[in-house]
Amino acid sequence: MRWLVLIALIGALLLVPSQWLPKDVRLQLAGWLGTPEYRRLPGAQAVRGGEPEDFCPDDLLGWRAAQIIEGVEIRRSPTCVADNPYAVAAVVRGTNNVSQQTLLASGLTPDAVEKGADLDGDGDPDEIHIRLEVVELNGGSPELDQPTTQFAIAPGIRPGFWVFAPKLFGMATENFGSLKARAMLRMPSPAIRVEQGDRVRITLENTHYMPHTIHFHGVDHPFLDENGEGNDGVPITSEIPVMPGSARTYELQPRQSGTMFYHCHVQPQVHIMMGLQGLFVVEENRPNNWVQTLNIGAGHVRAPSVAVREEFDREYDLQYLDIDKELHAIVQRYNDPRHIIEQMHRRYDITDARSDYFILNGRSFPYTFRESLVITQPDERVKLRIVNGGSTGIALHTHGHKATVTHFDGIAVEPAARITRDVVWIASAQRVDLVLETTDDGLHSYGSGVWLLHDHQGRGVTTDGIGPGGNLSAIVYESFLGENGWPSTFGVDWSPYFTETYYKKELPVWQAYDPLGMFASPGTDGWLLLRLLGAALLSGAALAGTVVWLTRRRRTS
Ligand SMILES: [Cu+2]
Repeated sequence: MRWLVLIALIGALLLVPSQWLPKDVRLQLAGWLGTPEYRRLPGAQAVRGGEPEDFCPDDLLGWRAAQIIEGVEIRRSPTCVADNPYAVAAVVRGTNNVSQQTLLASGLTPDAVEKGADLDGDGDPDEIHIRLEVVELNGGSPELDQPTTQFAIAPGIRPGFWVFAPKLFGMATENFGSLKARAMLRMPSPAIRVEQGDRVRITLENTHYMPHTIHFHGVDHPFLDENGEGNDGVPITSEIPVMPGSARTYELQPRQSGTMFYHCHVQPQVHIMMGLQGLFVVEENRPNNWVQTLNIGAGHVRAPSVAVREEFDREYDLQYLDIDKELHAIVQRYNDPRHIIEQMHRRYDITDARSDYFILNGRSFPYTFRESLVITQPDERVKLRIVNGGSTGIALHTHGHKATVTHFDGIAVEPAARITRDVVWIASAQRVDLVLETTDDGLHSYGSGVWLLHDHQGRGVTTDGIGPGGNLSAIVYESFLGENGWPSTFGVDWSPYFTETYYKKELPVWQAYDPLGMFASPGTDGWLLLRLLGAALLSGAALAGTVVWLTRRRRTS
């Protein structure tokens, strides 16, 4: 037995890869046995990324084109994926004021956005009643091994979300055979637009399994409503939350215009991050000012207000968010609301959170390039209304442009105090209005192109640590935009970015440039693996032999 143990031990030592042995031992061995021959490293292996998704799906329904529906002038949306123009028309006129045909094509219910009397007699309705539901995206299902009502922020990335959603008729998914959420059910919660002085009623119909409220952050509203009930949306000071299956109507008549914010205020440390937040824009009062009450998915405003049209050529709503994937996985792990509530509000600790996903208007790169580009032309003035709904600040950088901050938190900056810069810091919950001037003067713009627009903090341009990702988008001049809305880029092939493998961290970073050269995967050294296996087996055998030998010796003595 002793000899067998010794042989196994020597065998194990010989098999240990020589590069792992201490330098002195290696030198001694080389002295006895000579140096081993040079052995070639294993060949590089290209990793298959799978078939990339279609960068820019066809606009089969003609939603991108400029059109007039119900007398509402809807602007052309040049990006690949555009909003449903019937929904735009319905929320401008009011879902109670449009034809059955338009309403059907919009997907909205007749009471989703009701518009009433013209109180100041200036040609537009001033009584506005908006109804919002709460919808879970990418939630768990007891019957499926994947999330349902799916909304991907990037290829294969589907964190669980909750959103305030416009009232829709029909199914939550595209059709019976699909798990994908229909186009109108998406992140972020819609941007809400009203006019200064409007009598606004917003009903939260809680279609979710947890209590929620709406708090109007920065929007002029009374603490108590006409009935003397809490109207601030804050459970600890204002009202009992809206319980599952019930509803509450908030009343407001904002006296000041500006870019504001709305969000749930129940357990806000997590509910806001789950997606229950959106932009709230109060437009300046003007005659015949029919505003686009909801901008579903934020982004391009296709029916801008009169005041915006007076000063600007285009307008974009941009909502930034950074989230911790651990929080957003909770709703996918359990099917019992009690477990979700316990995990989210008692086990999950926001003070241990780190952000993994960085999102602009509900998407991360490369999907941002389908629908969240800022499109422009030379010599234009573009209004950007930006909110940072995330937990950390963003350092928003405009390549090729220096933009001017005109408003902070909805308040105009005095013209003499306005600053023009290429990095704008936006704190949590802060709103910044920017004017992007595209005059090629070397200051405001360096000329036409595809200029990146992103958070300049390194993590902001990653998706779970993989770059390019995150909130990368771009300012694109129309001369650099293809017929289908896809920008003409001059860099690397984007196919890897449109595969799930890229964001699963399986594709070598630069493989696309050089498929079989030094940037490919190093592959596996089979010979080294074999030696390691042998060393492990023989040391196991030596150990077992030693135990047997010692046990026998004790018994005999
Ligand atoms: Cu909530």
